[in-house]
Amino acid sequence: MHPKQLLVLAFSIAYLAISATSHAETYRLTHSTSNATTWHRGAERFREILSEKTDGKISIQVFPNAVLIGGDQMKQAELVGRGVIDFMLNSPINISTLIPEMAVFSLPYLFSSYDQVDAAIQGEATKPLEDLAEERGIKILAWGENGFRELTNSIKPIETPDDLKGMKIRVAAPLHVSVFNALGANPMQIQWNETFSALQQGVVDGQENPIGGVIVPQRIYEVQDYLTQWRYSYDPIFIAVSKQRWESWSDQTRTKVQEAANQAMQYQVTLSREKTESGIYTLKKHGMRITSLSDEQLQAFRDATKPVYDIWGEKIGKELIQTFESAVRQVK
Ligand code: X2X
Repeated sequence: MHPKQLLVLAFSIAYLAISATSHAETYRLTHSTSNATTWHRGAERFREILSEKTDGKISIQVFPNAVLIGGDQMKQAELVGRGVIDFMLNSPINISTLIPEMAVFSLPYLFSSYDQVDAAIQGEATKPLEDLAEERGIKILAWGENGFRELTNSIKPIETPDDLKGMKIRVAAPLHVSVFNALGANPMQIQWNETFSALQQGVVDGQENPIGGVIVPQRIYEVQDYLTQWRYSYDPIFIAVSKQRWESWSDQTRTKVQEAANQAMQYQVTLSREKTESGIYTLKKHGMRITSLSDEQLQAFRDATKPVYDIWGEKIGKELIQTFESAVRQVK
């Protein structure tokens, strides 16, 4: 045997011996934002809690920017469903091409307060979606928060739907395309990890994302001058595991994974709301002009985006929309 081959063999044996004694299991978690976001902090917290609970026997590697799949944010769910990737922290909007019902959250002006969000998302309304995900091999463990998606652009303050006419807006998913078409804008679906340079180079004029979750940590203020707080759509996130992986574990391990996910997402929701509040000041400090809208002004956007309910009603399912609307109505 060549000395080099011998060396490789010796290392392999040593590696096997170490893995056999420590029984450490390493799993990969994918998400589509940078390592500065509240998403990433939530994923890191999950990793820490699970490591503590299992005395280091379960180790999670967090991969940001959807790097495991070349930045394709819509592909992550499919790969988790097939068991190729173990965990994901994801927004349902990124799953809406695989499971159209997941677009329900993003319906314009479905939610107008955190209380309404919490009533629907931490309650029973999400159960049918969890069942649909499970049919696709995805076990949703706990819900966190991306946040209310606010509009930014580099051209002018947006106060009315008319102001958006012809403006090129980057969007994440097909439902958002319908929203911006309804507003007379020119929507373009672009991967999130390509959006900063698309804004910088003027390929698009604007984008929409939550302040605390994404706009501040990903420094969108460097390439955008105006932000309108129109709270047109709320976006949760969730931690999920491939069903295949979940079923391979003992009840004891499942309990630990479930508890770690619950605690991590609880922490992440609190962080998201804090970051959104302080984020407004950060944006102003960096020279962004913030436009807040009166109830009348908001109503104009609400009216203009109503057709989206007709376009998406069939795909999402009327019953599911009603389930969400009645959960929201519990809270005023
Ligand atoms: O792509 C987006 O806009 C983001 C980061 O919010 C999602 O992944 C849905």
